[in-house]
Amino acid sequence: MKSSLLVDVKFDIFGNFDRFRKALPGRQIINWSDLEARPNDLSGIHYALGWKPDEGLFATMPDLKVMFSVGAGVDHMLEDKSLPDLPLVRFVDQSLTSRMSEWICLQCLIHLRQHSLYTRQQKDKLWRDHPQPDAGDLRVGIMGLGILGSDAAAKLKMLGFQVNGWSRTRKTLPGVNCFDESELDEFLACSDILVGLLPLTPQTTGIFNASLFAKLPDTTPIGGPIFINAGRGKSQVEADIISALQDGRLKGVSLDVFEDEPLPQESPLWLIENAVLTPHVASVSDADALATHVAGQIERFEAGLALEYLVDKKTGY
Ligand code: NDP
Ligand code: OXD
Repeated sequence: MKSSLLVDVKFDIFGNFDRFRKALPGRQIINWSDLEARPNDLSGIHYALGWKPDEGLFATMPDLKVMFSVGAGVDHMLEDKSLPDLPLVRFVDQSLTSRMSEWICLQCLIHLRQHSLYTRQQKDKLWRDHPQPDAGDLRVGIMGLGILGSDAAAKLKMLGFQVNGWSRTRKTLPGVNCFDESELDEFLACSDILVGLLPLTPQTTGIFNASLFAKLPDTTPIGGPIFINAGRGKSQVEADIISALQDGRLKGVSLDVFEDEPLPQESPLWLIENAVLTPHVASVSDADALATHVAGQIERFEAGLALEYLVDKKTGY
């Protein structure tokens, strides 16, 4: 028997193990819930795939060699303070990247094309047109120019937007004006639409707050700045977003992630007209692609090749 893989099936989409059996023939695939039957013996588990493992669980697996994250973000995994000092591989895949870019482009177009206004007019059976700027009149600023941010930047360019990007270290991307960590204020001053695609780390926790929104342009071709976030909810201060929408500092928002998920029923965000909300679905990991990715990395590891998409536990992403 080849070495085994433990799969977290807390999510329904991963309830079917056939894809893992197919991608990793001859391996024992262990369901997270099977562990209950063997609470004191977690030996023989060599690889583990999870999203938010129970605190200390991975530390009790004596034979564990590599940990895999179900998602691109690993903040949930790193919350476990006793996570063993082993390689942690995050999920990177073309389907995940494309889905995110679709969501980001969609949200930029929704605000560019005043979709909330026309939706309200349709409800009121109102036939009225409004001045319409071009995509090229708007500057989209992306915070986080990693795998997802750089793909979104390229696709927004194809739609005609002017695109700027900000990241910890300076990037060079065709047609994108790139800023580094020290140039945040300059970057914000030219972001008519601000897009958050940052991982959650101590440095990015609460970064989208009133003082940051105050640095966005006062006027934009669509009547005020827009904030879009699909990174992590704990990077945003929702009370500040709500105030900024109410006092007009922000013209609109699109949020896929929230400080608390699911978004509590009592959140005022639900009822704000120019707030577009989606339930953390901007880019859901595709289960088949995930199985292929995990299998590919296990093969590399066992062939003595370097693992890809390794998380740097010091930076937290
Ligand atoms: P990457 O690790 O590839 O990119 C992260 C980017 O953020 C890098 O450009 C990095 O800078 C930048 N960054 C990190 N910390 C800072 C900082 N303190 N200041 C400035 N820039 C910083 O991640 P991905 O693009 O793959 O994913 C980004 C995030 O998107 C994930 O961590 C996850 O939280 C979220 N996500 C959300 C999904 C959803 O459905 N809503 C789905 C998938 C992911 P540098 O390049 O210099 O290192
Ligand atoms: C991820 C996510 O990090 O789905 O992949 O949020």
